Amino acid sequence: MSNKKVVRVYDRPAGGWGALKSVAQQIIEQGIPKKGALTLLSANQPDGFDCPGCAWPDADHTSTFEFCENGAKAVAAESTARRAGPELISSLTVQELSARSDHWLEAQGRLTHPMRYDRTTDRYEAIDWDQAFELIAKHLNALPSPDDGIFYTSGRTSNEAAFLYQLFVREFGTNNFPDCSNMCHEPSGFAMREAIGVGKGTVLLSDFQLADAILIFGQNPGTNHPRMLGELRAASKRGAAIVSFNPLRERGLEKFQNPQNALDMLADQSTNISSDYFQLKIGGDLASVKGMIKCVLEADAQAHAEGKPRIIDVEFIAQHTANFEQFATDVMAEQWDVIVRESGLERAQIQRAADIYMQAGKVIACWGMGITQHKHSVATIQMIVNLLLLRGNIGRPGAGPCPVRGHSNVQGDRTMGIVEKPKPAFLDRLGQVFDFTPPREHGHDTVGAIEAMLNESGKVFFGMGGNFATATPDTELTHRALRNCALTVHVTTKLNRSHLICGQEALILPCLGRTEIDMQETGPQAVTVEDSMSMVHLSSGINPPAAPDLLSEPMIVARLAQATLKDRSKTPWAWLVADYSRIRDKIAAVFDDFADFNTRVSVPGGFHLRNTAAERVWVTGSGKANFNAHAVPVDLPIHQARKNQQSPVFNLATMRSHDQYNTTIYGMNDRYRGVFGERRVLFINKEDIQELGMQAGDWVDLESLCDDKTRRQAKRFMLVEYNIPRACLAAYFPETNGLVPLSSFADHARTPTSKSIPVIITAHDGNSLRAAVANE
Ligand SMILES: Nc1nc2c(c(=O)[nH]1)N[C@H]1C(S)=C(S)[C@@H](COP(=O)(O)OP(=O)(O)OC[C@H]3O[C@@H](n4cnc5c(=O)[nH]c(N)nc54)[C@H](O)[C@@H]3O)O[C@H]1N2
Ligand SMILES: Nc1nc2c(c(=O)[nH]1)N[C@H]1C(S)=C(S)[C@@H](COP(=O)(O)OP(=O)(O)OC[C@H]3O[C@@H](n4cnc5c(=O)[nH]c(N)nc54)[C@H](O)[C@@H]3O)O[C@H]1N2
Ligand SMILES: [Mo]
Repeated sequence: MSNKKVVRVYDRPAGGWGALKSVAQQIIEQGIPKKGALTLLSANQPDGFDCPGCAWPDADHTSTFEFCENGAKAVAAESTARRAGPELISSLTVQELSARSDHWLEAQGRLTHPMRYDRTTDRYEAIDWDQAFELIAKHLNALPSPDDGIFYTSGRTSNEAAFLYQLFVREFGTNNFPDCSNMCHEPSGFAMREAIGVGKGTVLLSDFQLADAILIFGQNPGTNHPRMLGELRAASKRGAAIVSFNPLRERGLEKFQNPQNALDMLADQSTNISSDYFQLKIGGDLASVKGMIKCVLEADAQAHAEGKPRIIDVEFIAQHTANFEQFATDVMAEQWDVIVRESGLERAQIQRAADIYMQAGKVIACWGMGITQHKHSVATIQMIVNLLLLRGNIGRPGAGPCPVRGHSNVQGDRTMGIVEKPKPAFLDRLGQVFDFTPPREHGHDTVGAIEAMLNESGKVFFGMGGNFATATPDTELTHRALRNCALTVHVTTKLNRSHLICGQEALILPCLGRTEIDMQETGPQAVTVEDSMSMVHLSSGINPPAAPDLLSEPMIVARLAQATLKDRSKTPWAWLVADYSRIRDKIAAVFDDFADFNTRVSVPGGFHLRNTAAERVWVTGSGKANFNAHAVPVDLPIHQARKNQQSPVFNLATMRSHDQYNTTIYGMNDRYRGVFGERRVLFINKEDIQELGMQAGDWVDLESLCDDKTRRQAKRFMLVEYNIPRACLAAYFPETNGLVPLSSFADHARTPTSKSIPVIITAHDGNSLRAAVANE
């Protein structure tokens, strides 16, 4: 076994010179010529492309270069000089390709030709586009019902492509739209729609300049939204409180050196980010926030009794909210011992967090995957919203909820109608504009799609981007589901594992990336995207296409629609893709919020979509913002697993390393957590290691606990001592996805519970070798 030094303490700030060095390495590894490196400078510029890295908004679209290490890595990965042409792909059988790592598959570079899987030789062979579309059309038209087709979307797809895609699929006859959102911020959308009538955050970047306190729950911006550190740094410098709730100590939430700031860099200065850091236990957020609310209500009751100014915003609550009395009664009935036990924080810490909240005039609450990927995620998010409502922290400057989205256009795809449960009014309008009768029945989400493929009611899988086989839970089961299909198709830029988990027939369709010039009949085209704060803006590629045969995503949809629907469709597909502004006119015809779309989006920076909650207009059943009472959960899968087990049961959160973009692995390091050259690591508390009778560097196996008689194991992980609460573990996704049971998902939102998996740890079989660990 390896005896490399894989663990060392990282005591530098996040960002800084380390970030620059890491980008330079990526540029060299991707074989990008010097000139190509200039591409990086065009990310998030008024005339450039939208960075495919994350959904964090752009400062003001005028700064010359908004540097972001992980954005640069995402751009470099797309602009790579490497090509995975037919010679390479056909030279290996799918079985041989399957033996390669995810990192190797990605590193082969950009795909150049459509490829068709030949089962007799177990190889992919080049095919021409017409034949590819005919093959898909043949399969789709042979389905007993359109509902046997499954149409997945990953969140990089532009508004234009997503709009055409949902139109084609609905004209074909189904609402089967599983998408990456189902594994991501679905609970945020659900929880907020019920509470405040919109499923999106209400804040803008400018609100970060005004907030007195910023609460950050379950998010690791140093790695996943590095540009957010710019806002946090500025807020910290002007004295705003930044409060992190996270079981793990994350470097990016502690200290930041801004690579954009010459003084920071030359003087080697950094800024402290979090003023307070609460290391609650995994899944302990609802209890913590409810405890904070209890403190606020207690303080308010006291102030009221003493005739002092009230702590809660009585006027706001009376005028704008519903259900306050019932909610307050429920909070006051919750016992402190339960709150303390389930949060993993001491009562004094909860009081301290509440004091910060009460002292701040304006508060923003941000959250990420540490909140959404639990059984009780919807309840937790509603509790965060309750906290904000108490003091009127929604719908005024410097305050509000801010779910921080992942993929760069995941929010836009939803806005464009990539939803498995569409609203009737939207379907009515879509039907009118395109003169057809859209299907009404709800379709499959991601978990539902896997179930459908497993029981063979899903027969054609079409993936618009993404890596379905690897991103989803219960890996073995999901792979079986995909293999059950008659046809699997992936629109993609690069090779990934999903392409190797083939149905009876399989196709890979290579497309243009966002950094590339998209030339259509009337000239080069721009697309639009919507960021995490509902800003819609243009994105135009600047690089020549990676290969002459690539098609854009809108073109792929249009040609697929023509091949499949033929005369059944009255939509002028070819005319629409000849000029994307025609697609935007149709978008404007379907969605009122996009009126005058082409004009409004042509200004640098684009425009902001209306957000009713931000205007204190509550589009809910009650016509008010709703307080929602939720008990602190004491019967989650982790509690149940502990009841039935002798050995210690740990709660495992699966998350991203610094060198990955979801299932795309750029490198083997996780710099800020001090891990180098190894991804199979398990972050664990020192005392837990001792109690297991093990040592840091030991290799262990994991087994998850679920009541369904299926054994789920993930083998060979190295114990890494980390600052994390007892009985909590963390490891990387996707290596651990096989541990997440398909049946374990968030109440109401059905998001797989990737952040709370009950597991037991055993020594790695037959191998007691210890990796050499240096704590430098
Ligand atoms: N470079 C890079 N950027 C990305 C991505 C990427 O993979 N790489 N992915 C993109 C996507 S799709 C998304 S959704 C976002 C994801 O961005 P994040 O939301 O930051 O995602 P994760 O890394 O999965 O986990 C976030 C944090 O949750 C904490 N956590 C785990 N369990 C709990 C819990 O129970 N409570 C609390 N409070 N915290 C917990 C972990 O310690 C970790 O710090 O990033 C986007 N941006
Ligand atoms: N255990 C565990 N599982 C998780 C998570 C977790 O935290 N833990 N996080 C979940 C989350 S938040 C998400 S969002 C999902 C992500 O799930 P997906 O969105 O399905 O996965 P990605 O890894 O982002 O997809 C990467 C692939 O997209 C393709 N691609 C890249 N750019 C383009 C493009 O411009 N066009 C097209 N057509 N294809 C492109 C490439 O082939 C690349 O291999 O994973 C989820 N799974
Ligand atoms: Mo995501």
